[in-house]
Amino acid sequence: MWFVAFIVNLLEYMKVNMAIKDWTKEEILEVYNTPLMELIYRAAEVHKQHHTVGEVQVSSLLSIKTGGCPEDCSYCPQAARYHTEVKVHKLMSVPEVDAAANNAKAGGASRMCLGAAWREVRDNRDFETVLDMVKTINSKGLEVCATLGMVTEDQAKRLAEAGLYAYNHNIDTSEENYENIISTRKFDDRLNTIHNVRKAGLTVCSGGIIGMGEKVEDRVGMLYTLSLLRPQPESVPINALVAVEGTPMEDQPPVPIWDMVRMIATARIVLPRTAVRLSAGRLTMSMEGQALCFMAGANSIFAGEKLLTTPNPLYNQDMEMFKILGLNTKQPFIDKLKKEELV
Ligand code: SAM
Ligand code: DTB
Ligand code: SF4
Repeated sequence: MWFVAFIVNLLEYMKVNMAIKDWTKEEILEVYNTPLMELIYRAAEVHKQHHTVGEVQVSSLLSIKTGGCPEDCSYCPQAARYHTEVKVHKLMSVPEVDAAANNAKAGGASRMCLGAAWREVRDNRDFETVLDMVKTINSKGLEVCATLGMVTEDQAKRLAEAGLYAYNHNIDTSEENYENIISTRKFDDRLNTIHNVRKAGLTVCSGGIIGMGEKVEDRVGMLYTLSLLRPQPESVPINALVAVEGTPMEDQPPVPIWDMVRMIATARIVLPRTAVRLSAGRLTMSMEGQALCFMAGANSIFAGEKLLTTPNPLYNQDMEMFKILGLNTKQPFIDKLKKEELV
């Protein structure tokens, strides 16, 4: 029996990974620069081939440890060295997170993502508390995701054993642009954590931000790196920079909606099976703009009035948008169940 399961899994792995094209940067740039309407149609075709049209994953985001971070990510209001209005808050307690998870579930979320303003996870009491948070949320039938900074393979395994479903670790921009945005760690440190997460059997969520003054080539370079990961990440969040006062990015102009649509469509084409998340920045987008993003292949959002520290559309407004656009919330663990059915 185990042998049959092994062969079925192997065939599935080969089917998924060998069918994925190895994109070059030039090819991705060509996709990105396709005339917009043609690009949207093409992305929508790919979307229909690999996903259920109208099904959107809804994640709730909770900052379990806020501010005071030693890193210098120039977009981030939680870096201790910038003078923003974010107040430092020590790690939340398990009962506080439990209550937030109940609210998220009652509100219809299928995934809960826990964020900590840490450079990396340390093997201390706080980590034990996070493991308890993961167990608690998992027992409610919600997918649990965490974004805690760099992790070792052993820490990723302990998170997986506690019931973590996904780990978010963004590469944020292209390899070439990385040192212009963050100096306290290297692009390779990010890739290393992503590999550790994979080795632990967790699903990978990794994406980045547009609107930080990067060139089109950097947007393409970021998608290029993500597209070459094998397996490709299960989720890719595309964030529009939320320019926060006090950060070095405070004066960046808002991202034009057309850039967001282009970025989402290109991500959809080069990452055909991935959940592409229309992530930070939705507060200033019109419903029509977001509709174009869904049309171009976005099939995941963060819902709830707050992202980590900045505002997000109200949950009821999003549900109104879902009604108007004919979108439905994706149930938790669907992808896992589909995989298990194959065995
Ligand atoms: N400290 C951990 C880390 O950096 O991996 C986890 C939390 S960190 C805030 C998670 C991600 O949020 C970052 O990688 C970045 O992509 C995104 N982010 C942070 N500030 C942002 C902003 N102002 N606008 C858009 N995205 C932002
Ligand atoms: C991701 O890609 N975006 C989310 C989540 N992963 C952790 C965070 C967005 C943060 C936006 C700024 C803030 O609210 O602090
Ligand atoms: Fe710290 Fe993460 Fe913010 Fe960077 S993005 S300053 S690592 S909380």
